[in-house]
Amino acid sequence: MDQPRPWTEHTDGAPFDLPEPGTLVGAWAATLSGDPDRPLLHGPWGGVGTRWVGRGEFLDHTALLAGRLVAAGLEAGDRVLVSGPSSVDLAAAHVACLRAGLVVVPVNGGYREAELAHLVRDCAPRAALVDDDGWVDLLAGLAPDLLVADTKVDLPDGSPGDRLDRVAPEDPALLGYTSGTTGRPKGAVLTQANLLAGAWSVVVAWRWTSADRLLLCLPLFHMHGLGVGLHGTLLAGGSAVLQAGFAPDAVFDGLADHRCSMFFGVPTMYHRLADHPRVTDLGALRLCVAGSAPLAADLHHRLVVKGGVAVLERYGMTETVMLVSNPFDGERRPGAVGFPLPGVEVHLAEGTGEVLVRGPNVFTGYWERPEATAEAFAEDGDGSWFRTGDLAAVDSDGYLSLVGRMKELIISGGLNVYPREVDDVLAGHPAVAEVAVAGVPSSEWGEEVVAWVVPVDGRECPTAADLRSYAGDHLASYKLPRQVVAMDSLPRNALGKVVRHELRLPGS
Ligand code: MCA
Ligand code: AMP
Repeated sequence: MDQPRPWTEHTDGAPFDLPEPGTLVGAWAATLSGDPDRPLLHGPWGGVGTRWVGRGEFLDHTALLAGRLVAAGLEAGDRVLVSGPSSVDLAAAHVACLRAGLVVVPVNGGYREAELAHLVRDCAPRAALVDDDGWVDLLAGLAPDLLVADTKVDLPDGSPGDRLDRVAPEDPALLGYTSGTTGRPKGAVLTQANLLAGAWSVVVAWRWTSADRLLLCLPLFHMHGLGVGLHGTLLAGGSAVLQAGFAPDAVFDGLADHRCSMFFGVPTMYHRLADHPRVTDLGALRLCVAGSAPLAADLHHRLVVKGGVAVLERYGMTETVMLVSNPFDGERRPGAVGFPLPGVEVHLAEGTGEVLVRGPNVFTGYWERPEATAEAFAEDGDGSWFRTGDLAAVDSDGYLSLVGRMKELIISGGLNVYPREVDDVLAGHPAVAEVAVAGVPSSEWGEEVVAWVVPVDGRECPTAADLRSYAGDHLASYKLPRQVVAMDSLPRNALGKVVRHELRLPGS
């Protein structure tokens, strides 16, 4: 697509060159090896409290953990589940796996047994480094041979030998579970080079430097917190304050106490921060970034007026890390996501306007899913492009706006909910004859999960509380419906498929 690219101006005309060597871990080692006492990450550390960990200490510690993982018999390419509330230990466990050539599988600690069992079956991990309550027993039940430890990796010491930071750019580094445009969660395989390109593009575009300090309260089990927040910090050689969970007072305290320069969040976080008496503190930061879901134009305006901050909105995906961003300099246009990031090519499909992308950031395929991988890429014009399932338009100034989705997806508070996964669980409720869920607009959550239910003859329609309590054992709680609409029948097309976009709240 012939869109202007503001980034070359941002980098004084320099071409988009990835740092050498072309691996994330190699680039980190190069950046972080100087100035060992410089603060790197702040957060819970070693089970003994919360403090700053310096570059040298972090590099030494992650090398030690990598040695333990190698000594435990883990081989390059083995998958390791990594999960827990944000802490320096969690970040170190993640980095140690990558340095040892292992493939990290980040997992949401809110998952229930069935959701976890699907991942375990699908990617056959060799080990799990987890801090979530009850998960040691849960995992032992699911996979008795799995090596399970907490993120402090309390295993016998060993040497990483020649495994440390020796991966190749094309080696798999991360399996990011996502449903893609259809189906059950599958693992998007991202290589070292993909992750490097994904983080580097925003370091360049957002002028992220070693002087920056990020307040990072996004979870470290999604690309936003992990692939942008953590990876970008380590690549820029900056520093980050890690907070487990989002609490507005803690955010403002953290920004002030640690003199942070940046904040990244999902729109639901900004919605809550906009009403906080200290919202003007955001205006004092060098950069606030929003993404993972649309930032409503009126929320953008509210933050300008009340907080003095023009939030920079960008667009990304698990399969591609970051794709498109509003400019750092120049207008951050409300309702638009901006321009393709350095190294990323974007093209809108003829007829549909689906966003097609390619570049060094784009994943290699879904783990052991050749068919889904083939479907995810389209030949269009001059080669193979990844199909995002998002629909977009470009305005006369070249700004890209997302205008819809082809894929069945609800995004609630920045978390993805796949309607069919929820349908399948709710259908088991004894009073439910038929059910379909869809998203409805919500000022707080962006979209909210609603269930349209045809009750079994002679039974009362279950309430939202009934369905939440029934499904709560099977699904993480952000997937549960917040409202229920009783129906005589569901809208279906000629093939009998539920037409979700015809599901409406009463009166709307
Ligand atoms: C929590 N709850 C939710 C959500 N989060 N319900 C719907 N949608 C949600 N997102 C429910 C809980 O299950 C709980 O229900 C109740 O709300 C309160 O829970 P609590 O933990 O206190 O909620 P919170 O701390 O206020 O969490 C809201 C949040 C969080 C901070 C917005 O959801 C969050 O961190 N979202 C960001 C996730 C993220 O990083 N997404 C990026 C993925 P009950 O009371 O019944 O238990 S996308 C991505 O990575 C791509 C690449 C991209 O572009 O970035
Ligand atoms: P995930 O599958 O979790 O990686 O989520 C990726 C999806 O989030 C994208 O395909 C978009 O639908 C959505 N998304 C990410 N950023 C934005 C944004 N700024 N505006 C609208 N949707 C977004």
